[in-house]
Amino acid sequence: LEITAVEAIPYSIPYRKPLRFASGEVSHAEHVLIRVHTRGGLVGTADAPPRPFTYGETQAGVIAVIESIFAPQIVGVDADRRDVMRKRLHRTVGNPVAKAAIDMAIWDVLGQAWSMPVHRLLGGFTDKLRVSHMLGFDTPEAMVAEANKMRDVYGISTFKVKVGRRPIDADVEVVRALRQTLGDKAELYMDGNRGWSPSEAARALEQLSDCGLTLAEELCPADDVLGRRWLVNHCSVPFIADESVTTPAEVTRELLGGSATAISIKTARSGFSGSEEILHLATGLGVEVVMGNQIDGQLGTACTVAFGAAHEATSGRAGELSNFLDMSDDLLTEPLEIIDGCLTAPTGPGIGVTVDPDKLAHYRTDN
Ligand code: MUC
Ligand code: MG
Repeated sequence: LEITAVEAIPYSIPYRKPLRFASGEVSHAEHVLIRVHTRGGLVGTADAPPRPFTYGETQAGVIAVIESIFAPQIVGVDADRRDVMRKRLHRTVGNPVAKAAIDMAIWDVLGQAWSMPVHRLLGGFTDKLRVSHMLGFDTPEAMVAEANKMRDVYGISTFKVKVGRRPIDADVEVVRALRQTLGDKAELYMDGNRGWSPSEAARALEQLSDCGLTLAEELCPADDVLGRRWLVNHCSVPFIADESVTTPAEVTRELLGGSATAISIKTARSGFSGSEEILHLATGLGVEVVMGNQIDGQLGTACTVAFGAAHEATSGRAGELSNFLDMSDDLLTEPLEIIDGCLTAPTGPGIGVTVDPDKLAHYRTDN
């Protein structure tokens, strides 16, 4: 299990339509495929989706930090000594996506070595999650049409609505239109990606108080410290911290400071090991968690569903697992399939998916 090399391969796959939200827009999956090689010939694979507008990482930066700092720190270490490697990686501040991808690629190696799917290694609570679909900014008609399609084709009945536009009216109109079309049974919640001020967010919550929203996420920045605390105090549903909580310390700060009452867990930024810590912290403190989406492709989504299915607390709610559907293509040999509104964790050893060499050759941007 001795690690002999770490590869970081940039690739770019266009989206059929860009995902737009308050903090940015993604029109291409410009990610980095990470491969961890061992002396015994096992290869662990994971995906790093850089999000400069959220965590400051870039595709070139992920490759640079892996090649110049992280790979030399873990080559020569046995893959089962995860905490030795984590300690070394955490000598470098930041870079959550690069660290997370290495962590998950190592778990992929371990699952292969021990012939177990990662979701069983991590907890094995169940094997699938209900799916929540994220609706990016568009006109009310287009967002309603997309939700209808997701419901009719994939059986999805939970939707996270991107909000945070100014003035608030456009988003209020969208949420109303969705509730009217989808009926009472659909679950709707909203994510502001820090786009509103606390008072704008409070007004939107007030105007939507009859729409049965179940959650509100990052409606204003966590850096608006007192304003956010005030907003959370006035919010009648759990207020999810997402981009403000990439580490256990940030989770503690937001929850104990009264600036959040629920936590989004994203394997893309905390890997499996860091997500375990965050999950146990959140459940220990008695707050709800949601499995979030970092605009992941199929490899990243396979990681999210593996972690989410592994635990009771992460499998209670629908996980955000469907945005890969908007990509024009992907890297896997066998596509993930959403059936009856659910996604099943791959059953093969490790993360349980295989990258198609021809697709990787086609989409990689370093040759
Ligand atoms: C989300 O939940 O915020 C948008 C930016 C990002 O990093 O993730 C998405 C979804
Ligand atoms: Mg979010």
